Formats: sequence, C-alpha cells, structure tokens
Amino acid sequence: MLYPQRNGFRQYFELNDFWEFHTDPKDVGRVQNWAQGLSESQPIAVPASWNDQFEDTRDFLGPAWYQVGFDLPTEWAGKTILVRFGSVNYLAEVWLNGERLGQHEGGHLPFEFDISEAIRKENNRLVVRVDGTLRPDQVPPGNVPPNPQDNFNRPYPPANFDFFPYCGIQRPVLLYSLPLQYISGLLVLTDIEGETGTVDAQISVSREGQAREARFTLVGHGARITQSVQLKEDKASIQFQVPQAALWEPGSPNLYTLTVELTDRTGVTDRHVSKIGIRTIAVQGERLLLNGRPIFLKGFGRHEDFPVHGRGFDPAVLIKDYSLLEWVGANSFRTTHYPYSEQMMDLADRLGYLVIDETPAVGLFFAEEGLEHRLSVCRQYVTELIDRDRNHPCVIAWSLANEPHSNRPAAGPFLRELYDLAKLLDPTRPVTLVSHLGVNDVTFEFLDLLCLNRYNGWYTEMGQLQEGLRILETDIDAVHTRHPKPILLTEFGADTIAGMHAQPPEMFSEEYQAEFISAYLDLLSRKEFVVGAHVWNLCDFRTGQSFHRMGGINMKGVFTRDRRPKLAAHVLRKRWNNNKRKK
Ligand code: BDP
Repeated sequence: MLYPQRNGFRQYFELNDFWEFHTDPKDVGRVQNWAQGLSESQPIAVPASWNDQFEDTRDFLGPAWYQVGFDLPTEWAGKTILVRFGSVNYLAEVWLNGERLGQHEGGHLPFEFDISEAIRKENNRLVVRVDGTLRPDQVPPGNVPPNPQDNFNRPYPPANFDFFPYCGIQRPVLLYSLPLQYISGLLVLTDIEGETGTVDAQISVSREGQAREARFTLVGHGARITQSVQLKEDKASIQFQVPQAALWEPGSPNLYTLTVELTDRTGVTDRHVSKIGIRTIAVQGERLLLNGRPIFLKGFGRHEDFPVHGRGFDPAVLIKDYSLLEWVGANSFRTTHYPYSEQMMDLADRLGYLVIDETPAVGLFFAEEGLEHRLSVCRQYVTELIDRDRNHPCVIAWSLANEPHSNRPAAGPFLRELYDLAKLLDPTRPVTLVSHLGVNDVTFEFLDLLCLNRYNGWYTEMGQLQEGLRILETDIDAVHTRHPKPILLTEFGADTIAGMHAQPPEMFSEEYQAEFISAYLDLLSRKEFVVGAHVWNLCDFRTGQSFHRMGGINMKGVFTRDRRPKLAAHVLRKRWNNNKRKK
C-alpha cells in the first residue's frame, strides 16, 4: 500500500477537519442504523484522540461514531478512488453512503478501501464506528483478569501497558485518486560493493491495461540513470549500479529520487516518485554494522503524546521532537510501543535517524484464552508494518513486541512464528523483540539482536544506584555469555519531577535521573557487545491513573510533556554532542 501522492496522475485531499461525533456507550448505533447518518452529533477535530477534547470522554473508550461529508472533484470521474485511514484506534468499521466498506483491527497502521463504485458525485457521507474498549484478546490487551503472580497493579483505564489507551481517528484520513491501471506496490533493496551502490527496484501493477512498459529513473548526487522494462504478469524490476554512491547514514542522510512511470504508446499513464537511501545493515558477531562499519545507537524511546491531541498526529510536535533529538545529539529511536506516523518515518529518512520499528504488540501475555486471536492480530501487524515501512532506509530492525510475558510455554512458538514471518517478508533486516526477562528469555535463542529493558536503581534497588549497577552488570554479562550476540539496552530511566532537586541525589530529583543515566551510559560504554543505549523516555507522557503515576503521567522523560529540558537532557547533550563517537 503506497502513500498517496500529488502529480499529474495521482491526487489526494485530506478529510482532516471537524467531523460529526457521537458517543455510543450503550452500543445501540448498529441496531439504530447510525451507519445511514447520525441524527445527533457534536463537532470533533480529526485527526486527534477524542479523549481530551470533551469534558466527559477522557476515560471513555468507545464505541463512538464519526461522520463527514464531501463532494467528488469533477476531474476524478472515471478514476480509481480510495479512502485511506492512517490510524484508527482500535476497531474501525466504515460505511460510505450507507454501504459497508469493511473493518480494520488495531491502531497505528494504515488501511484503505476502494470506493470507486460506492462514491457519488455529490453529498457523500462517510461514517466510521470506532471502538477502543480494552479486551484481553486484543493487541495490545486490556481488562486482563489480574494474575496474583504477575504483581501487576492494573491502572485505570485497565490497560496491560503503561501509556494512555487513547482512541479515535488519530492520523490523517485521505481521499485519493489513481489511474485505472496504477503502480500498486514498490520494493526497493540496496547493496554496496566497494564504492558502487546497487539498487534493486520491483513494482507491481494493479491490473492489466494499456501500459506495457515501466520506466525507472534514479536521480541524485550527480547520478541520472534510466531504464525501461516490459511488464511481465503485472510486475517489472530493474537493477541499477550507482558508481561512487552517496551512502545514507546519520550525519549524511543522502537520498536519491526514484521515479517509476507506466507507459503506453501515447506516453506516461502513471507516475510514482519516492526517496530512497543506499545503505546496508547487518549483524556480524557481536556488532551491528551500518554500511559495513560498527554503529552505536544513542537515543530514546518516545510516545506519540501531547496535551489535548492525545495520540493525534501533530506536525508541529513532530518537528519539535526532531529538534530535541538533534539538540541532545541522538542518532536513533525505537517506535515504542507501536508504529509511528508515516510522516515521522519520512523525516527520519530525511534527517538521518536510525529507527527500530516496533509493532503494536505490547503487554502480550500467553494465557490460552484469546491466544489464537492475539496471534492472528500480531501476524497482521508484522505484515502491515513491513509492507508500510520496508523501503525506508531509516529502518534498521523490526521489533516484534515489547516485553512479552514470555515465561509461559506458549510464548516460544508464538514469538518464533512472528520472527519467521518477519524474516520471510524481509530477509534484509535484523529482527528483534524487547525483553524484560533477560538471560532466560526463550526468544534470545533465535533473535538476531538482543534488546533489554532494565530499571535497576529504580524499580529494584530503589535509591541505591551503585547496587543497581552492580546487578545490571552481572545480568548483562550473563546474557552475553549465554547468547554472544549484540545487545541493545532499549530502556532505562527514572521518573523525575521537573524542578525537584536533591543533593545527594534521591529518587524523583533531577540529579538522580541525570546521575542514573550517566552511570548507565558509563557502564555500557565498557561493554564491547553493547551496540546502543536508548533512554526511557524522550518526554514525559500520559498514562493511566495509578498510585505510582502522579497525575497520570510517566515522568521518565528527559524533557517534560511540554518539551522543556530537565537536567538529564543537558547532561546527555554534553555527552553526546561533545564527542560524537562517545557512547
Ligand atoms: C517498561 C515498559 C514501558 C514503561 C516503563 C516504565 O516497557 O512501557 O513505560 O517500563 O515503567 O517496562 O516507565
């Protein structure tokens, strides 16, 4: 599924605006046929989570109904027309002019419907039912019956994860047009031999039509290469050699423009333009190699989270977060704990950040009930994520899950199946998942790269940082001895109330967080097999209410929720910017 574009052959407009909205707490909308149109409603902003827009919806998770109207641009008559949702959390069911288009499960990944048949010239009515109710058989799960052995206190709302379960239409909704025969898929693979880059590009075409040929053109950094090939069974592929290729990497994120055109006797019938980066990524022994050289990841976990918008797409916050990453000297991040917006990924390519791209599988548990459904949703996520993001040079690894409770027997086969699926869909990138278990994690046997979350000196060894570090060192050494693979510390951090100070440092003070992060980085820099450190978190973020989340906020950000630096941000900036090579 390619992102819509604007050129002579493709057009789109955003249905982002004020839509009509009606909550349906008694779930009567289906029976009363709200799909035909809402008789009562109030305005709501799209895209944005609904929770913080109204007085009475903060903890309301659904179902709720959205509606918007639009006319068809006259020049779109006779074209293929689709409606595309960037992210609807969690269950979406969609109708156009009363006709049911279909449904989609899971937030943070796009889905679309061909509406060429259902659309009218004027007065189209698009209705979406959204249900974000937390259920144990969903991913991420919620409302899981408490297990006394888990020692997990359920927050409110009862999510199985530590961020607010924001709901609604959270990313742009696009109406777009394509020619009848169009380029429907693109796969780009790159390699490097000496100073020459290789670009393999393959397209698929929606159906047979007039076009018999595809023309591929690669432009940038002094190169301009064109090649035309015949379409074979709705597919075409080429290989370009790019002498003296300008490689993509942090610090010099060189991109080339790849244009693919379908042509018939009259000329061009469709055009798709994308940016590509020539780079390689590989695990070799205990190292992670970017373009054949060892790379150390410096960065963060983050959340798509901001006051009022909730998890809603906000381009200004996105740019701001990249400014913070640059200011502090980071070179990477993980899309904790769900895929980020497509715009965020485009900017990572352009600005030169390495991304560990994570599916929405957080809080996975392996009780029998609902297991089959959770597995099928996870398979769907892996497939959709790789399909969405596989052409991004910024993506250096796929993360299948965050902290699956993988000590149950069912966990091994479940996670192995997802690993095999990711490898099948993309044999070029390392596949990982993020573990809180460590040495006994069954998945460490097969993962390419080991990701660990650790909170010694915070959740354990509270207030005793040195003791925490001693245990951390023993722990990661044991993981390394048993599994000699690269290790990345994907989370470590301490809640910190901005403005609270203590000398000697103590928990929740800015000094404790700064010392905690520095000491972790010092320890990790002594371990050759550690290939990166991601601080938890870039910014404070909203989560459920509980006794250990004051104001419903996780305060492990090195910036506050409104993006002001705490002491730790200055400490990191000094460390990461002063010596670009220092870990
Ligand atoms: C980790 C989770 C993360 C939490 C973090 C914390 O992966 O989602 O926010 O703990 O407790 O275990 O701050």
